[in-house]
Amino acid sequence: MSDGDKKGKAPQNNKDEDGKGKKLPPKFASLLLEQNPALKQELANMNKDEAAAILANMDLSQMLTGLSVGGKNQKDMASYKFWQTQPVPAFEDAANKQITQGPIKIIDPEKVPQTPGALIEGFEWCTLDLTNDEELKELYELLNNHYVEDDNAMFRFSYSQSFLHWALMSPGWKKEWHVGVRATKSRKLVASICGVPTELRVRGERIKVTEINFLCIHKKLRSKRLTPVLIKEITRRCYVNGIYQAIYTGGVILPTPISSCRYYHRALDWLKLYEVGFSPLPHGSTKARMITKNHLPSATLTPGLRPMESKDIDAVYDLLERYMRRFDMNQAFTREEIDHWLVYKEQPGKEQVVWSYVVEDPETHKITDFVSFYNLESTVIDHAKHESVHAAYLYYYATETAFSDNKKAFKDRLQLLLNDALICAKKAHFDVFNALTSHDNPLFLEELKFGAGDGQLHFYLYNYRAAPIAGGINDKNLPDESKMGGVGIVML
Ligand code: MYA
Repeated sequence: MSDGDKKGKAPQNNKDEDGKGKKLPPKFASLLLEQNPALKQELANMNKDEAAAILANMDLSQMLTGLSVGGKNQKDMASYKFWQTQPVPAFEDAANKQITQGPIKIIDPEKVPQTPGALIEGFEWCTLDLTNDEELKELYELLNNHYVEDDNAMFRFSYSQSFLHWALMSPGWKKEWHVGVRATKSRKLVASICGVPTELRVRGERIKVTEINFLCIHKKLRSKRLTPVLIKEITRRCYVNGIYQAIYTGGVILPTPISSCRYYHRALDWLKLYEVGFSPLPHGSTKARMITKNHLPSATLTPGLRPMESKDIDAVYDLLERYMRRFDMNQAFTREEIDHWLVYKEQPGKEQVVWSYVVEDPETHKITDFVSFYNLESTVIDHAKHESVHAAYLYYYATETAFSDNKKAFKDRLQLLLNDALICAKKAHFDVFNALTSHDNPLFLEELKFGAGDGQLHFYLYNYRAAPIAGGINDKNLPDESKMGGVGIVML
């Protein structure tokens, strides 16, 4: 299944020591390519000789872990002209067994410049006022036309205005962290980078961070080294506010992911996904069989499942907090954040962004489980029949069964809960349900018929060093229960 969605491909994960350095016999190469769709696609875009030369020079570990061949990998840190100047770990550091966790650079607030750096001629900095519907619309339009696309330019993220409002005005948000670049003459918004404040726990250490997102440059201004200028400016604005660390994700490999997860996709409307080119028809199957395979019951199955309401905030906060602490890297939510991120507040004319459900024990009335997902459409570029794919993304969830010693009961409960989330998403007319290999997701992905995507999501920390964190996948890039317990954060 093609990713068609989140931030690119090019996975980077644990090295397969056995395969390191060994060249591949050609007959295995084609077999392994089937297991590594991202690489297959990358080679397909090259001419035959170039692809053959690259294949011949790849070692087994690169193939198995799906490392990108597109010029950059962890072997050529020196080619990251900008990133090598930043307080981020070098690729070699990830292999160091004795990492001392903590900030890389201590920032002296006195030395932080009080004004922005220079921009290319004809452009100027702006701070977006997203409480103003006109400016929110400008950001929406920039992203809608120029944000993340899949490698074949078939799909592009389409974050709705309600989504941007929700994602960028969370508790403690700062207007200064909604950075834009305008063309001086036309006033047109041509680039953005945004952040919101939150707190992370990394192996028990609490860190105040900015979550960076929505880095976007107009297609006509690409490859002009504007990205480093945008990153330096938002960094300056964070430093000015006393925040010295950040978290961000992306599909591209930069120095150096703290973790990498893989995307999985559960078809809810298989035929539509097939028609838009998102899902292939597997060899030897038929459309009718695929539709039957992906069929879901019309009613949910967990007794006591109902939409989350404001009155559930304390119970969800308590459950989620205990649940999240089980992961090496997780978000330390406040009660206010639970309210903001999880409780849907209906507003006339605004589309729903988040769907949250709780399970209330019919006898004790205790909240025993909770599950949520958010709504992120993708535009289908130049398609005669379909304009967009409605994708639900798994958001936070938690269950009391995680704290029992009964692993099977935990797994069964998660499968029941997540199957109900699929049913709810189907009822809400979503076409596909996406999830990463983060959290406890390897306990249900394959059982609930999620298919492997060709997208990988890398997690990065800025100005913070920590030992690598498991992303729920093994060396074959497949979900693995023994690799869980690492990533406990969802980035939008
Ligand atoms: S991820 C989503 C990123 N956005 C898109 O993919 C949208 C579509 N693409 C574009 O708009 C452009 O292609 C972008 C690059 C803007 C991506 N993250 O300007 P350039 C490096 C970080 O000539 P362009 C998200 O939003 C690249 O390696 N760096 O390139 C999270 C090279 O550096 P180096 C990236 O293609 C963002 C340099 O930029 C990325 O015209 C987190 C080239 O610049 C990327 N996704 O534009 C940002 N892509 O020479 C970091 C390329 O070293 C935040 N590059 O290889 C860091 C924390 C800051 C706050 C700190 C507070 C304490």
